[in-house]
Amino acid sequence: PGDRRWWKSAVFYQIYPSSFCDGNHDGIGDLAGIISKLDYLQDLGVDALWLCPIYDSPMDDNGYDIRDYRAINPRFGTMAQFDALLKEAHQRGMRLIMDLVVNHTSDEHPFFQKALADAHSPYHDYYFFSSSKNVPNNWTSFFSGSAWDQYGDRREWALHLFAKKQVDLNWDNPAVRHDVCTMVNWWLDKGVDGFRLDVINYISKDAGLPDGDVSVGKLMGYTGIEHYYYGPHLHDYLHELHENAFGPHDAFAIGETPGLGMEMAKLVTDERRKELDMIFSFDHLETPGHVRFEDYRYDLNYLRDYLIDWSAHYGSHCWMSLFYNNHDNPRMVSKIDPSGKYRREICLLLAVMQMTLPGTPFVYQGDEMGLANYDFHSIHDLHDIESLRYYKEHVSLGEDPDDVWKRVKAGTRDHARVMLPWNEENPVQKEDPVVCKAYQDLIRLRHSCDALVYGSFHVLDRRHDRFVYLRRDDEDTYLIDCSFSAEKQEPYPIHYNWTLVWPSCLYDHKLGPYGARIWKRIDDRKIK
Ligand code: ISL
Ligand code: CA
Repeated sequence: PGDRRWWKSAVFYQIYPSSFCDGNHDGIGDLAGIISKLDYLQDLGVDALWLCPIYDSPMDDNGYDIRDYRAINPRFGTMAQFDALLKEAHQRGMRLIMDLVVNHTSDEHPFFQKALADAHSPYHDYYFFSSSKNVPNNWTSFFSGSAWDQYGDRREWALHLFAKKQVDLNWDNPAVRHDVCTMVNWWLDKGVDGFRLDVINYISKDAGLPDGDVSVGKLMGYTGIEHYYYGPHLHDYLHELHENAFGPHDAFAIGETPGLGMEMAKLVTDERRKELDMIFSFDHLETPGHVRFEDYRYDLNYLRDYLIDWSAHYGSHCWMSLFYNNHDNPRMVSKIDPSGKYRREICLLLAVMQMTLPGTPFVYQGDEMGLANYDFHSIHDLHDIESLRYYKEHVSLGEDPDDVWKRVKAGTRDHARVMLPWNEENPVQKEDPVVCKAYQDLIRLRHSCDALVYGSFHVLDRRHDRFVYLRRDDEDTYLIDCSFSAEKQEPYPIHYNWTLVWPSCLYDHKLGPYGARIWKRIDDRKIK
C-alpha cells in the first residue's frame, strides 16, 4: 500500500536523554552516553533514533520548554558532541530524528522576553497576550489549574496550555510560522533526518479563544480542548511546513497528536495531502473509561480491538505507528500485570506483536530490557511537574492524600524516566537478557522479509484473551498466535506445512501464560 519509504520498514528507538546513559558520571544522561551506546543500538538492530529534546532549556518540563532552539543544553553536552552523534549514527546506517517543540516556547525564550519588555515589539504578537482584568477564558492547563498566568511588570495574561513556563506561540502570525520553518531547515541542513512534532495538533486555536464547554471539560478532564485539538488552520500550517521544510529535504515528520482520533488522523497523514508522514495516537494507552492517573488493570483485549480497527480503517494511504511506551506514561507491562508475576512473558508478547503487526515500531528505551514500573515510595520521590502539580491540586481540594498518591503512583511519567540500568550501580531495576535477545531476534525477523512490513493482515481469532493473525505477501505467510491470559490455552491449530519461527523451541504443546508464537508457512513449491 502506498509508496515504500525508509520509515515504513524502519524500527525506531526513542531516547529520553536525561535517563538513557550518563557519559560523564554526573548522574544525568548525556550525548556522550548516547554515543557510547550506538554500537549497542546497532546490535539491537534499530534503524532510527528519536532523540527527545536536548536544546537549551531551563528544564521546567524536562526540555519541552525551549529557550534556544539552536543551542544544546550544557547538561547534555555541546553542539560538537551533537554533530559527532549525528555523524556516528549515520556511519552505522542509523537515521536520527529530533523533537520539535513549537506549540510553545519557554517563557525565557528571547521572543517572549522581548514581548514582555515592549508591548509594541513585533514579538508581542508571537504569543497570546491579553490585557483583560480577569482571566481571559476558562481553559485549563494540562498540568493543572488555569491555562493563563500573568507575566512581567505589566502583569499581562498569556496563554500556556502546559506549564506556566511553556507559553503558547501564536501560529496565526505568519512571522511565527516563518521563524519556525527557518529553524527546522537549519537542523535539516545539518543532516537531521526528521522530527517528532510535539502536540502539533494544538497549534491552531479558534479565533478569539472562546470559553470551553464545561461539560466537555468534565468529560475530558481539561476545559477548552475543543477549541484547539483540531483547529481551523491545522491542515494549512502543516502543509506549509511540509512545502517549505520537510518536503524539500525529503525529511520524515511524525506528529504527536493527543485526542485527534482516526478520521482526522487520516486527513493529516494521507500521503497525497503532504502534511505529516505518521502520527502518535494515544487512545490505546488506556482502556476506555479509565485515565492515566488511576490504579486499574489494562485490558489487552482492548489493545487488540484498537489495532484491528485502525488496521482495517486507516486506509491504504496512511501508515500507523506502533508503540506501547514513551516518556509520558508508566510502563504498559505494569498496567497489564501490576503484580509483576508475568513481567517477562508480557514483555515478550508485546514485542512479538510490535514486530509483526502492520505499522512502524517505536521501541521506547528500556522496553528491550523488560523494564517495569519503578517502586516509588512517596510523592517526594517524584520529579515530574505534571505529577507534582496533580498531587498538590487534588490534596488541596481536600482529597485523601493516600488515595491521591495511589493514583499518582499508578500514572506518573517518572516510571519511564528512571535511569536505565546499564550496570550494577542501580540494583533495583535489572535488565532482562531474555527480553533483550528477543527484541534483537524479532527485529531481525522483521527486517528479513517484506511480509511483516508490507504484507496483508488477516485476523483469524479475536475471541476473549486471544489474538491470532496472518501477515502475508507473494513470498511468505506468517501466523502469529497470541494469548492474553495467565491460564494455559490450546494453541491455534497448525498443520504440517508450518514451521516455528519464534520462540526457537517449545516446551509445551499448550500456549503458556501470555504466550506468543510465530509460525511461517513452508513454501509448497519448495516441498515439491
Ligand atoms: O494531552 C494530554 C492529556 O490528554 C497530555 O498528556 C499531553 O498529551 C502530553 O502531555 C503532551 O506531551 C508532550 O508535550 C508536553 C510534554 O510535557 C511531554 O513530555 C510531551 O511529550 C508539553 O510539551
Ligand atoms: Ca552526564
